[in-house]
Amino acid sequence: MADPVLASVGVGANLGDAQAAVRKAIQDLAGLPQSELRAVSSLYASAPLDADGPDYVNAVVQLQTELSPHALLMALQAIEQQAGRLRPYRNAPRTLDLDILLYGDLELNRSDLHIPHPRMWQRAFVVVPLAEIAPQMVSSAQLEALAGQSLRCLHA
Ligand code: A4P
Ligand code: MG
Repeated sequence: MADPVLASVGVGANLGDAQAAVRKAIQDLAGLPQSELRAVSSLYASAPLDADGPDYVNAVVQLQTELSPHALLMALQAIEQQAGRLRPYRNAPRTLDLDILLYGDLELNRSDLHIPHPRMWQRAFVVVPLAEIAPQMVSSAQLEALAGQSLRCLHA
């Protein structure tokens, strides 16, 4: 059996009841096989970045997982499908988006899977929740660089 790896997953939604979709996705992530939920950030609201539609709700979770990066991607896509995800055009509003942000210290550049997620460090809606649950993974310079992006913490 593979050694477990700590993976960080970005959760986002901006269609329908986005908060409910993000909370349900976190439950689904907690139920993934060969995986244990280790940390869950608060939920954050922000305007779409480089995209259109209603405001997004985002969160970041950490999973200790024995799934390979590709098996984890398949599992995330199955959860997106269950949530009714459609892909009419690039960066279209979505009922649920699940991205692998980090997978241990793996660097992977395949046509279907890029780890770390290529745009993660440019996005406050990823970096701020990641810093909340894993402060040692984010430098103050990385946080300060994103201070201009407005983000609202949705307290439970
Ligand atoms: N793929 C490659 N690398 C990865 C990875 N690390 N994790 C491939 C997940 N998937 C990865 O993804 C398209 C393909 O990317 C997948 O089939 C997979 O093989 P997708 O989910 O169908 O498309 P997408 O969501 O439009 O792409 P992506 O990369 O997730 O989009 P972005 O760049 O993340 O942008 N603004 C706010 N405020 N909040 C948001 O959550 N999200 C986006 C989406 C734009 N603006 C936003 C937000
Ligand atoms: Mg995605």
